[in-house]
Amino acid sequence: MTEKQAHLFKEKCSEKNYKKLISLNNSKLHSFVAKYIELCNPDSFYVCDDSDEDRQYIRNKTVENNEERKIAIEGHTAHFDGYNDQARDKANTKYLLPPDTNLGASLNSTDRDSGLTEVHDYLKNIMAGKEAYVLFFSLGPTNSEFSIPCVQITDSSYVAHSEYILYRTGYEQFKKIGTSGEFFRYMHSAGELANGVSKNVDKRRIYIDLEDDIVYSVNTQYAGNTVGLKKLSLRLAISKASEEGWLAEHMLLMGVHGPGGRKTYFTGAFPSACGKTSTAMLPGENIVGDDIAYLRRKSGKIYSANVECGIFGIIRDVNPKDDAVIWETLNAKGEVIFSNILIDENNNPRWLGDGRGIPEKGINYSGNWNKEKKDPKGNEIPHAHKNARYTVSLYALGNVDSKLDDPKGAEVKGVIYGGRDSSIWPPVQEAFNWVHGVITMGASLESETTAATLGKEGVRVFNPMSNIDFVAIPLGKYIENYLKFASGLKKPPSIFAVNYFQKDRNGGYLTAMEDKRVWVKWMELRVNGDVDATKTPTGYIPKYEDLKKLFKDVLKKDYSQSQYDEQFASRPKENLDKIERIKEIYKTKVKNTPNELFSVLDEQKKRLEETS
Ligand code: SPV
Ligand code: MN
Repeated sequence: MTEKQAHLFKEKCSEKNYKKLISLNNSKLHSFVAKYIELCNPDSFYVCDDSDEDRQYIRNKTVENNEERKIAIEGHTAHFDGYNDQARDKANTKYLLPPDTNLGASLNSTDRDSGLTEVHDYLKNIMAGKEAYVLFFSLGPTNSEFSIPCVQITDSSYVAHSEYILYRTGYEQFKKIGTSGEFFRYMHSAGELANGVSKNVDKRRIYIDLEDDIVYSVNTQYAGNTVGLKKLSLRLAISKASEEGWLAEHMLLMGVHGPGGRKTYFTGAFPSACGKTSTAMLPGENIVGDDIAYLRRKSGKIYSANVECGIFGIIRDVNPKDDAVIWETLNAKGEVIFSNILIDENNNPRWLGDGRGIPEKGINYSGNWNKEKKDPKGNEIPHAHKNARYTVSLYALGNVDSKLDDPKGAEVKGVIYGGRDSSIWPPVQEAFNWVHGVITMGASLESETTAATLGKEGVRVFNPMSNIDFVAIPLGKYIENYLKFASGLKKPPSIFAVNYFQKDRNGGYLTAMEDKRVWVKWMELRVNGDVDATKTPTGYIPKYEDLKKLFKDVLKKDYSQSQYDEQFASRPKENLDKIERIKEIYKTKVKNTPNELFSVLDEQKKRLEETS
């Protein structure tokens, strides 16, 4: 540490905090902290180690700073973001690229130098009058090949609190890495606040610097834009994974129970708000993770670990019938942050689709709320946001899997891709092989947009591997990495595509929410060779008899032949149109698409034409 740094630190933090910093013998870390404490100029800063004392310090700060308020059940708090700051801001999330780099038209980027200048300009004195927090966490289990050490600077105790729930603490890990420069860095400020929410959202920026493994996030509070280890680090991790030969994915990881005590692990990629979390926590199965998984190849097998140890889940439509597992946790004592819900007269959180009707009044992001309340444009204000969320530790869930902290991860035997697709894919189908699945299911995924990102909902968009928002390398290279990842394996994981959102002519859903319990059981049986399937031009689909039995066994429901016929009807025209759309994107918008993508899609086209 330089003298100048020591002087700055001593001036801005207590002796105890200073000691925590200097016990980490890492000059890259010290320079990072010094640079941003000096630039952002908080009144003081606090350094968190892995102790319960520091965890409690942050919890207390959230209430003291009015970033969270206590609600009825012990351990529960509510946090509000500004109304136009309650989802990921894709338009202002950009890669900072040197002039000679090009990630292709599908990725949002800006010139590195001017982006850095802009964001550093915004950061200048941004923390004046506030306290900053310096925090250390680990992506993935600690002491594992999967672990990536991370340091976060933020002026938001809500962001710090969320990270404490969502990630493993990493101060001790930083001691172990010594002088190594291999870690991710995040610099966040919520900026000036008005009524507790970020005021200058027009200057909201989320800039990713792949050269330096730093993400800058300013003038925003929404966790998807601010919690460094979540989507900000997924972008850094995708770039790192590509260099090192592994995969960083927007995926759940779960153990599905089969006959005779068997458990089979699946990863599953779904765009935001398309059933990923509810699949991960299906009753009777075991959850390892619901959002971000790393996958590594080792000794001829694929292993995966959850990057997180908590859930930042969508609360809309969580009700006791469809989401028994999480409902129980959200109604029990324990640490939960509810964001962008309404607090009712009894100090309880309320949200859209909670099965309790609309409350008469309460407090939400708009302050005191009642049913008649309108926004300045005269539009009715719903009592809670569609993208309202809960933040909870996975250890609080009744069905958490024993592999959550296993440094080796879990061996993956199945990979699922799912989108919000009203008219093309059947509820479940299996790819012919790894390459077919990667190309026609993963790389061809389309999904209708949701409230998890700012912008219009219900628009069908291209979202390969459900990862388009986070892919930090040219898309063609990303697909190629995937193809290589399992090549030569004796038994690569089976690939499946699911669709929970098929609609009939009148716009009603063809399947019920709980039916996904059957689809996962069928996939488990297929991976283990326990049931036959019918070959179609786009993949293998279940036999009616197997589903009928599973519906009875799992859900105690009758499943009729006519339901099956409608759900699994072949849709050659829709599939052919989709192939043309996908080919066009890979031809015109994507750099270096592997040729295999076009040949596999053309073979599928031929099969479809022959049967239609
Ligand atoms: C998602 O939108 O995919 C999420 C929530 O999991 S966040 O990315 O944090 O906004
Ligand atoms: Mn997600």
